[in-house]
Amino acid sequence: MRLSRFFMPIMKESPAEAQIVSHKLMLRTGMIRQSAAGIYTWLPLGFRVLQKVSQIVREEQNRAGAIELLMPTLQQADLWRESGRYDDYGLEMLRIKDRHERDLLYGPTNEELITDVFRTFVRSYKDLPKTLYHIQWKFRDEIRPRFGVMRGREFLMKDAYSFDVDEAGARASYNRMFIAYLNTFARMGLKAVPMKADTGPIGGDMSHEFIILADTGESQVFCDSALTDMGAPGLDVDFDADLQPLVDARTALYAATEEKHDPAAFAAQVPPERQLSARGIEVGHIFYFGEKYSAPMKAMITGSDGKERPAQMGSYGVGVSRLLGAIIEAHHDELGIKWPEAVAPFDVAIVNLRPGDSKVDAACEQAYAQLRAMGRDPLYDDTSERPGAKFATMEVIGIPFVLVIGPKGLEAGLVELRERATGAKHELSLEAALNRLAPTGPQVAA
Ligand code: 5CA
Repeated sequence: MRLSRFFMPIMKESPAEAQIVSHKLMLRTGMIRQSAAGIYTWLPLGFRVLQKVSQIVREEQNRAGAIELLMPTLQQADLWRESGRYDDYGLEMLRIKDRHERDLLYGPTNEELITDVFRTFVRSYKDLPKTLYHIQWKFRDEIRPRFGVMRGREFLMKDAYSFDVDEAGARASYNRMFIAYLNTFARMGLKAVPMKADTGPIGGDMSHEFIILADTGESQVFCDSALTDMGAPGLDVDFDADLQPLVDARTALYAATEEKHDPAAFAAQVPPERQLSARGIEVGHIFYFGEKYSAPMKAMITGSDGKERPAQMGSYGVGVSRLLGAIIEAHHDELGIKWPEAVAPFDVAIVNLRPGDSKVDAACEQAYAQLRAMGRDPLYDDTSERPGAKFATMEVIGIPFVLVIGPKGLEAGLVELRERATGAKHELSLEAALNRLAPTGPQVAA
């Protein structure tokens, strides 16, 4: 992308209405614009990150064997009457009437809709297990939308739903999502700690929240600090194998959200120096709720014994839009955002220090073409801003690598490669700089 043709409305001042750094930086860098309370337009820069985050979520869902589909945002109230949640859900549900006076709602989650799809097409144990997911907008009429995309009213969620014949199968499905989540967050440069959690309006008796520790988090959490040093399982995990040992290794140590916290157990199980009490951001939440929806909605499966029983279900959410806020909270400094490479809106920038100088222009064009050919996603600053302003822009929007090309350097055969994460600057030939920028595959090193 050439900056002269892009749409990136950066603000000079930090917006006063934002209380936390991620919200400030998202507004300031022109990633989002509030359209109504808790409802945002995703401007091009923000939309690019949203797509990259979505794609990582998608790839890790697919790797774990989940299958993508797309359900609508608007749902019929009748389905929710079948499960009993139409009345239970309360004021957070946005209720709508169509021209025929039929009750609709903007989906806050999709258990009912997916159960309806499932019961229409699947009857036999031979078709199971199945985990279906989509990445779709949700609406919850939150009483206090705040902190930008962290607690929106309209927000993007990945929600997956598993269907199994029995509890053992359902647990295996739960474990696959558990492991996939750790890899998903690690690929984005986040360390997520799974914690025992309350199930709220989704229901069920087994549930984990995936928490990113951050002072600005909305939840109070308690855990053994050893959990924060545990790496992700890795992208070579065999999802057909028994994942219980990997899950057990991560659930053996104490970790609970405030609602599930047991101070006596915490004191007894965790050595004092490892007792971590902190704030956290919930980026994912998984549930096993068995027959809660399949029984009332009659999503029945015929087992190998010929008997019919309700499918065993679980659901698995990732706060895709919230993740952008969480990543910024974890990766920023006084100059702005420091995007991890995998989710950066552009993974490398080219700064032309002297537009109009034919040698500099030619070198920049060459770098731009080569970076694109090697699979990079470069932003080329071809504008006539002064160099200081150009650097400040690349810093605040958090581009991981900046290739600086100017007349003086070129005379000596050199360009400068800046790394946003470390602040390091390297002088080297254009060819060597481009070699260094050869892309690597997906990585989970957190
Ligand atoms: N049906 C289940 C799982 S698919 C469900 O809805 N779970 S949830 O309520 O926990 O939401 C899943 C994830 O969406 C949460 O972990 C959180 O990361 C994100 N989320 C929930 N509410 C909001 C909100 N108001 N703004 C932004 N993200 C949210």
